[in-house]
Amino acid sequence: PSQDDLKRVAAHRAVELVESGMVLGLGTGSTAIHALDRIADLLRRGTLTNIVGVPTSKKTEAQALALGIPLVDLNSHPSIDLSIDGADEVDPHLNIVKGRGGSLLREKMIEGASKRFVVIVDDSKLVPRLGGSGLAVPVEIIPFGWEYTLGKLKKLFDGVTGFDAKLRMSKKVGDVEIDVTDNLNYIVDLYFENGIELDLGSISDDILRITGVVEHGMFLGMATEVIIAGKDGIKVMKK
Ligand code: DER
Repeated sequence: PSQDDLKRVAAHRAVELVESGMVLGLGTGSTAIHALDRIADLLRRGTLTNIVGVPTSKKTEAQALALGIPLVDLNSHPSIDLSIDGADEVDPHLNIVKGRGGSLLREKMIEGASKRFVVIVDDSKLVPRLGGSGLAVPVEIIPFGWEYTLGKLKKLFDGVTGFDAKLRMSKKVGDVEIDVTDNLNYIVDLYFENGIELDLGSISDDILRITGVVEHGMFLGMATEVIIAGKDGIKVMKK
């Protein structure tokens, strides 16, 4: 099966947990796309009824609108029954990294307001420790004083070998410019060559203590279960 097939398998398994009448947190990314497609399909067939979704990004809002999934927001629906979303990394303790798609802030708010948060991944996302995939741990920061904030983040990890922190840029037509999130903020990507070998909780506190930082992409102890699709089938990790 292709990686996208695996993502679809994990997504469809998660959607089996959706019951009519639920308020759903709708995730963002190439795996969550399959969950939205499946939910819309079951709504069309009448298998599911009376579902409303809270989208975790403008991208997901657009997909849900196109699919005809009724949408509400966090203000009118502060308690969410079930959120389904992908992840960039999953460690053995169900800690995850999210946000490589830039949606971490709204995802963390919505998934933090959910009674149940089911993560859907193909097995390529499994890591022995967070930051281990050599890819980024994103941090959302306000644009004001971004270089100052970047410096504070770098200082936090002074002396950690192989550490780097970079402002996320995106290539619009022609020139490269600073990437801007749905919340009009910037993202700094943290890179740890050998993964984060320090205590995740204290790293989280240290990052959030920097005034210009809004939130980071380590979702510690938030997932209630992780559905992992591999070529040998599906595994479910529960908290
Ligand atoms: O950017 C995000 O937070 C996405 O949800 C990411 O964590 C997973 O995206 P993927 O399913 O496309 O890998």
